[in-house]
Amino acid sequence: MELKLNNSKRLYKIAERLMPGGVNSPVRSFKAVDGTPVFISSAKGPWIYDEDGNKYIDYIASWGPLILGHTHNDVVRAVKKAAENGTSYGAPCVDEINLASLIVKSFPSIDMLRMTSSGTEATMSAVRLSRAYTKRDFIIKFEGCYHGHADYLLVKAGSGATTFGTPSSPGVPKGFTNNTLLARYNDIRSVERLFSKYENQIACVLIEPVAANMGVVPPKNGFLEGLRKLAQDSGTLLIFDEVITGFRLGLGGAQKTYNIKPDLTCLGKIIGGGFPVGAYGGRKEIMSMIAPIGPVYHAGTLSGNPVAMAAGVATINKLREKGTYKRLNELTQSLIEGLHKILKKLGIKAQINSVGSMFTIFFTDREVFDYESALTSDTKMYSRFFKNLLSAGIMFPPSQFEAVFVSLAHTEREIDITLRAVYKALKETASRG
Ligand code: HOZ
Repeated sequence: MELKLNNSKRLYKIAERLMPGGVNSPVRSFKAVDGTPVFISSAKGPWIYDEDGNKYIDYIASWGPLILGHTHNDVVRAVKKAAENGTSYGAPCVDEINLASLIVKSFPSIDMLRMTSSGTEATMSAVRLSRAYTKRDFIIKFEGCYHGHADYLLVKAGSGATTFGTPSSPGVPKGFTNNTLLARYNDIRSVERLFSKYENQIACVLIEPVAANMGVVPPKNGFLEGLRKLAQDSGTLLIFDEVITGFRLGLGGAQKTYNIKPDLTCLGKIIGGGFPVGAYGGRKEIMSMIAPIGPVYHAGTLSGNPVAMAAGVATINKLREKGTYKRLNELTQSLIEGLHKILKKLGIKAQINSVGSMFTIFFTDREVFDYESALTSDTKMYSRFFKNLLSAGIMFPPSQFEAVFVSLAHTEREIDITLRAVYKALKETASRG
C-alpha cells in the first residue's frame, strides 16, 4: 500500500532549495533508502505523526536520546518550567550541578565532567585533553566507529559517512588525519600492532564500546579488556564514546555492562533528554587540565544550557526508577525473538545484533563483528524492507548502518503491531528480491 505523502514531498522540494539535501543531518534525508523524508509534525510516546496525517511507531527515537519516548510528561513539564525562568544565561545554574551529579553518581569512572552542546564537541574535546595530558599526538580509532564530524575523526567513519560512501570526507587536509591511526573493531592484534609500531606515541584509544554506527556490533569477549590493558601499559588514555550507550544500556552505560573503567567518557543524546547536549568526563586529575583551572581550552555559549539541563535531569531521574531497564530490555528481547521467528519462517538470511534496547538487522549470512563484515549486508534489501515497513506504519532508521532503538513508551501492543507489519514487509521484500 502506497503512503500518501503529498505534503512531505511538497515540503521537501522547498527544503532542498534551502538546505543541502533538504536536511540538517544527512541520514535523515532517506537518500540511503532511495526515498524522500517524511516531515514530522508531532510525536507522543512511541508514536510519531507526519504532515500528511500518517502515523508510525517510532524506532529511531531521535537517533537514541528519547529513551522515555516522545514528549514524556516529566520532561515536558521540566522543560516548560525551565524555559519560563530563562532560556539561556551564559552563567552557572543549579540544573548543571543536578545533571553533573546524576552523571557522576552513575559512572564511577567520572569524577568531574564538562558539558558541551553535542556529542561531536564531547569527543573532540576529550581527544584534545588526552593529547595534552599524555603530551602525545597519535590517536587510535576503529574502522566503522563514528565519533561525530571533527576532521581527524572522519576516517573510515560509520553512520552517515558510511551510508553515503564517504567514510573519509573530502575537505579534510591530509595533515589533519596523519595522526589518526586505524584499527579493526574486535581485532585486538590490529591494536597491538599499532602500539608496537608507535611505542610511547599514542595519546588515546577512542572507541564506541558497543559500536552502533556501523549498525550495532557488540564487543567480543576480552576485546575491551585487551584495550584497557594495552592502554594502561603504555600510558595511553582509553576513551569510551558512550554518546549512544550512556544511559541506554543501563545507568552506568557500556562500561558498567562490560565492567571496564575507561580514563575518559563521552556522553550525549540521552543526557539531554531530546535537547542538544554532550559531555566528557573522567578522573579529577585529568579533568583538572581543562580551562579555567588548567591550560586546555574548551568553551561554549550554550554549554550547560538551563533548558537542556532540565530535560536531562528529568530523563535520568525517570530512568533511575526501579525496574526501568529490565522492562526495556525484556520488551526489546520479545521484539527480537519475534523477528527471528519471522526470518526463519520466511527463510530469509539475516543477522540480528543486539545489546540492551538497541539492535540492527543485517541482511547477510555472515556474522557481523566488524566494519568489513557489516559492509557485506545487502543494503538494497534493507532499503526495500525499510520502505515496506514505513508503508505499514513502522519507522525504522533509514540506513542499514544505524541502530533501532526501543523506548520505555513502547508496550507489548506496539511490539505486536510491529511484528505483524514486519512479517508483511519482509514477505514483500523477499518476493520482489
Ligand atoms: N549521526 C546520527 C546517527 N548516528 C544521525 C543524526 C541525525 O540525522 O539526526
